[in-house]
Amino acid sequence: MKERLEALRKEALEQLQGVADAAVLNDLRVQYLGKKGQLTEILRGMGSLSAEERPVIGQVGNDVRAAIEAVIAEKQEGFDRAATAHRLQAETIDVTLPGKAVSMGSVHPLTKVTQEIEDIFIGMGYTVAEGPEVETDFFNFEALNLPKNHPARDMQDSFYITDEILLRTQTSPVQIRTMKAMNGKTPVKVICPGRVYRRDDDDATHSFMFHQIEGLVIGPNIRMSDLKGTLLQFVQEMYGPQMQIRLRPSFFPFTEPSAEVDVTCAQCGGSGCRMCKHTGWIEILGCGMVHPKVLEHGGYDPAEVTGFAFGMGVERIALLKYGIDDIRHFYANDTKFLSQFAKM
Ligand code: 2NM
Repeated sequence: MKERLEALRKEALEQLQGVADAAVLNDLRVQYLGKKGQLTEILRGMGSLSAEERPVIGQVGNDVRAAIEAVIAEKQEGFDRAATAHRLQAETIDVTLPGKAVSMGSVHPLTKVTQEIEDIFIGMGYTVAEGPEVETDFFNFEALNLPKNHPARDMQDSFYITDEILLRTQTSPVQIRTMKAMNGKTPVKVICPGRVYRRDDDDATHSFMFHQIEGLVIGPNIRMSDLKGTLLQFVQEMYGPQMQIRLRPSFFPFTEPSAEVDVTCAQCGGSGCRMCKHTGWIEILGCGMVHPKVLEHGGYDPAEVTGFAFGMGVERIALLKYGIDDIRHFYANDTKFLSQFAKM
């Protein structure tokens, strides 16, 4: 029996020497050491041995098992090391290769200007309100003191959906909605940004859809001087502390008195140039004291409170700020145009 064990050891070690992969190694392990393997097969005959022989043969059997196991472990470790080395080789990353450029989007200039304007007014304690682009005749016209026969209500000038429903022509209907929601409470300090629609033929300075920001303040004893101080603060934060404003008398149905606001020409600093048609001033917004009828439509008593309002076109502000010559650039989604504002 001892000879059979020694022969098995010799045969196993010889065979293991030549093994080239882990699968064959495992087959040999099962063949020699498995439950139905050759070693077990031989040792099953131990029952017929004498009491003296049994521990001796048992010892030889253990030695043979240990010797075969040692070689298998050594081989396995070699295979594992080779597999790891192969994987490391295959997964090597050349960190010196130039990367693929990732093209980043950028904030649209109109969004940027809108956010800047919002931030300035938020800093003065205003909240931002939005409302529907599809409006009723009441909110878009009636409540804003535009009577039924007013020329601004012409079917030719607005996008009507029915006789009573249209795309809003300004964002002031949102301010009427805000007033109503306030239930007569003061103060109201709100700005309303958003898209508005007018039936214009598109050209370099007109678009059937553009963006407005309108502001509204209501409280006891709100005066024209509050309006002027607010707009000066806004202009100096937006364009710089050296900028001045001037108010020229104007007319809007929803304000009385009304004014148009000019700001120092940024191009020439006020000395006069082609851009400001040699006046030194650039028109940027319209404003006025809220008309008593508008206050009433919003649920306020004009004997108790007063208010001011103003409105500006975001496109116009952005054109002036960036020196853009055509409003249509804003809507073309040409990334060559848009990417110029990524770093500004
Ligand atoms: C402008 C010019 C003047 C204005 C008025 C109102 C409201 F709803 F309070 F009556 N909102 N915005 C207003 C006043 C808008 O835009 C050129």
